[in-house]
Amino acid sequence: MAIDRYLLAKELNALRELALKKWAEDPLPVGRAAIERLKTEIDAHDLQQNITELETDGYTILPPGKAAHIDLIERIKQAMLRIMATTRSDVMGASSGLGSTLFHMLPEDPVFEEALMAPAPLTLLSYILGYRAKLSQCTGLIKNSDAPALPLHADHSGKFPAPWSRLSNYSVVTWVLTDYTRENGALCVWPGSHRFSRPVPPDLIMAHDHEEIRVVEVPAGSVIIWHGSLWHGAVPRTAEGQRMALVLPHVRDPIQPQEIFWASTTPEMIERNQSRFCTLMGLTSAGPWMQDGPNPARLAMGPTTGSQFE
Ligand SMILES: O=C(O)CCC(=O)C(=O)O
Ligand SMILES: [Fe+2]
Repeated sequence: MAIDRYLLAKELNALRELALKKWAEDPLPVGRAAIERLKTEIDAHDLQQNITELETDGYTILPPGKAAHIDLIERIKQAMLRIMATTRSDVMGASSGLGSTLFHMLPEDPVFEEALMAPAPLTLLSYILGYRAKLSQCTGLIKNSDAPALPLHADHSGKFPAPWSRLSNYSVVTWVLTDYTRENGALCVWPGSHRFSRPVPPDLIMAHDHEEIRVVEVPAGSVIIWHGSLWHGAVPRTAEGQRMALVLPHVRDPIQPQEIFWASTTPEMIERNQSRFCTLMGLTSAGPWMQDGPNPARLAMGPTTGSQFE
């Protein structure tokens, strides 16, 4: 039996109405105002150095306590372990280098909304993808002692034809939930590789020991954000125990997110968050649409001026 497309459109439009109301209370900035607002937020959260690092290295790290109170880390871990106990978690296969994967966790616990809406990472995200960025995945990665290396890759690979734009279209915010060390299977990056604007060549995919590669050894509670063209992977885990991370990839507004967040958003989730949350869920984008056509709320937001920060 087919999904009732009239009912689906009605439910989606009801959520968009709520989003429009949130926007009326707290409008997101357009054009020149977006640039001014971003400067104010960068100053307020003291992120100038992080912006420089995003430009030069293609990634940056917020130390524990900067993105959120450290107690949030323990609450995220507990929520992930609870979901893990009830969810099929090996869809990517043990050899993928990603570990056990927990997809679409956002509706499972409000703790993920807290991480998503944390102001400092969100400011860096506005810089890298604009104020209309949408959440693309809310995924937990759990790696055991036998986790192999994650091949070097750029997240733009397999999504956008190369050569890539200098702008990022897809950026991951990673919440480090257990210490990242070499033995623990830390993330590793090729600083500056985002400026190559192309995928990792086949002969470098397993070059985790290349002299340009930096292993990102940071304590639990750190938050890492990177440009979609950055070459990165993870070193194999040799230590006992588990490596845990929450990954929040985001996309620019016209790009299709990997997970369907608008369909699992509730009025309660909209109510308890700022207007930005509705945008992150895709509820202020023009599409997707059915018989009702594009979202009028998107038109109410005003035309875009072409600023990369909008
Ligand atoms: O396993 C990791 O730390 C890296 C995961 C990854 O490549 C990503 O989230 O884009
Ligand atoms: Fe990646």
